[in-house]
Amino acid sequence: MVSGQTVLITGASRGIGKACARAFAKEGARLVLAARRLPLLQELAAALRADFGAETHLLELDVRDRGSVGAALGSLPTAWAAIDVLVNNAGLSRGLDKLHEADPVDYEEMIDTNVKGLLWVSQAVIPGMVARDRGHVVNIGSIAGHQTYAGGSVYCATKHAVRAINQGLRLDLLGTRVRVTSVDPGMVETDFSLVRFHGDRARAGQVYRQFPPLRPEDVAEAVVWCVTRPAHVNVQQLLLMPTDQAAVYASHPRGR
Ligand code: NDP
Ligand code: 8X3
Repeated sequence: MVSGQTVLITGASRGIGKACARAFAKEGARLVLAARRLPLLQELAAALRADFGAETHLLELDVRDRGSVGAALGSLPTAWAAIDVLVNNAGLSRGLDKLHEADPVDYEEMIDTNVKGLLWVSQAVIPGMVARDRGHVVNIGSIAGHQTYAGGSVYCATKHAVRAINQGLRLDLLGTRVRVTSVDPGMVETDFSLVRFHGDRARAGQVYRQFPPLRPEDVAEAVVWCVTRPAHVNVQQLLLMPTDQAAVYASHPRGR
């Protein structure tokens, strides 16, 4: 049951995070929605209110900025301060270049967002969960946390790190009633490739023409499913792939 619970979703302005916001709102949750693009969050909040009567609290937040994350999450209004569910979703890839040819700025952005950003948010939220002895952390990992591919070494390293953090956190929280889950999708059609290719829409579009990818809603349903298991059940890791993708390198070129 997530009805009436407070769910914080990072990277809620687009893609998987936005779909999670809709899926949790549909279940009656109250939502703290965080991302850098406030106008997109405002648009989403209006839609969630209209469609589901959902209450939202919006945070214009860059998860890379440790100080801002601490300040924003440390000064939530009392009615929003007790986070029941944290969905660590904010993340991105930059470039698909060989390690020795890639722009180090891209490395930094991926590591700062996908690894350090997830840590800053987790550190701000989890102590409250431990103090209340309840809560659920869902980390959005990736098939890239299980395998690597050419040009993806740093992105894959960040998602391997998310998997390690998920496993370590689960051990650290053993003995509390705080649950920890990693939801690790294969290819999902979002702005992910547009961001990876620095706004090259034609190149990004090619990625999703090979076979029917997952939809953000598929991932959101899986997240909600994990969170709504009975309290004694912890889904530690869920690997969710398109039917036509068996591994990063093994897909069936069915077309769309
Ligand atoms: P999108 O580009 O559609 O969405 C990414 C979201 O992350 C946006 O809402 C963006 O918001 C937010 N974000 C990015 N950087 C920051 C930041 N510094 N601070 C706060 N928010 C940030 O991509 P997806 O929905 O696909 O990606 C979501 C997650 O899913 C990522 O962790 C990604 O690695 C993972 N994933 C994606 C897969 C895919 O194939 N698409 C597969 C497996 C995992 P804003 O720009 O407004 O800040
Ligand atoms: C995104 C999936 O395969 O592009 O995490 O790395 S992949």
